[in-house]
Amino acid sequence: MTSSPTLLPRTQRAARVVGPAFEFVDEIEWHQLEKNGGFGARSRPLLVKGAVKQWPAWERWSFDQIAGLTRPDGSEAVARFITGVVEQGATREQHDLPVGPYLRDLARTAARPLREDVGLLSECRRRTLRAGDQFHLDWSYMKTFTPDRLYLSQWDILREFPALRGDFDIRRLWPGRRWTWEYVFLGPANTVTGLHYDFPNNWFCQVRGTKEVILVTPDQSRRMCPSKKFDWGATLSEIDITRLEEQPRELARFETVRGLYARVEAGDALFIPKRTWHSVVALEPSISLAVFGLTPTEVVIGGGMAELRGLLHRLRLYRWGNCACHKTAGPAADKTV
Ligand SMILES: O=C(O)CCC(=O)C(=O)O
Repeated sequence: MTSSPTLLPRTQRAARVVGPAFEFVDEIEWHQLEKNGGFGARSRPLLVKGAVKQWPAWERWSFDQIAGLTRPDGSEAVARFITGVVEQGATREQHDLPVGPYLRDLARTAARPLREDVGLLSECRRRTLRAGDQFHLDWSYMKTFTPDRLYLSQWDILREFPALRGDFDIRRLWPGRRWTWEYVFLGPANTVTGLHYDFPNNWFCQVRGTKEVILVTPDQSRRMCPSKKFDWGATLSEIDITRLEEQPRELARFETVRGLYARVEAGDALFIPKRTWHSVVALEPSISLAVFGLTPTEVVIGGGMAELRGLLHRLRLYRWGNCACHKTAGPAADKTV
């Protein structure tokens, strides 16, 4: 199932796109956060280095171990895969496939070391910058591969295998009374999740691999070209980071925002506050767990609205025919990881 990323010749890469100016997200080491008394109320993103390394998942969650999961009746785990840029463009057909062979394949490619010259902000360049510096990302990187990976995005793994819940000690990172739900993202290098925001707060926990996350604060929403495409709990953007050069109008808006950038490495957790726009590019085969949470008040306000919209959508009364959950066009069955 695996193929190496499709590299396009430099001549075919886009004319230089400058894009918005970025700064690094605030960052703290896990032990420092604990020393400071832990995580408190916050409305800006925060990267906590090493948080996931304190949890059993750090030892137990590998591609091979998840590949070996079987259901109580002994049958293999099957999940819904997607292709293309997650959240953007025409929604493609989604495929129910066995998880095991896909993950064993990822385990093989995950063993390769990550090159220091790849990414929207390569590691070589990142080392020359400091907290508070402003910089631009290298959008031509998005032209070095086709974001057409087969991606196991938003698998409700803890509902299917509740025993795994104990592997994440999220309460240690995120104290307080809260209803949480989780999705796992399992995929190869070069998956792209398009710009969107979610209505709840999210701890994005990286267990394996490295991902780049770009973020834009909610006060800049008007410049983020919100889309009418429906996705439960999320608002999508018309700005497609994989083809900015083809979107002069959206690019002009995007270039007026001030973005935040996080390189999320295995063992890190990134706090993505509610309504914060974000987009995620995988540099390596990755295992990520997004933990969404709502306090009792947020359940009543945000949760109620999201459920109502979802119900109206399923009844075909709200944004039917333009959504991330039902296929609208495009073949996908022949795609590889
Ligand atoms: O890892 C990804 O591809 C997407 C994660 C994401 O968008 C989220 O956690 O909200």
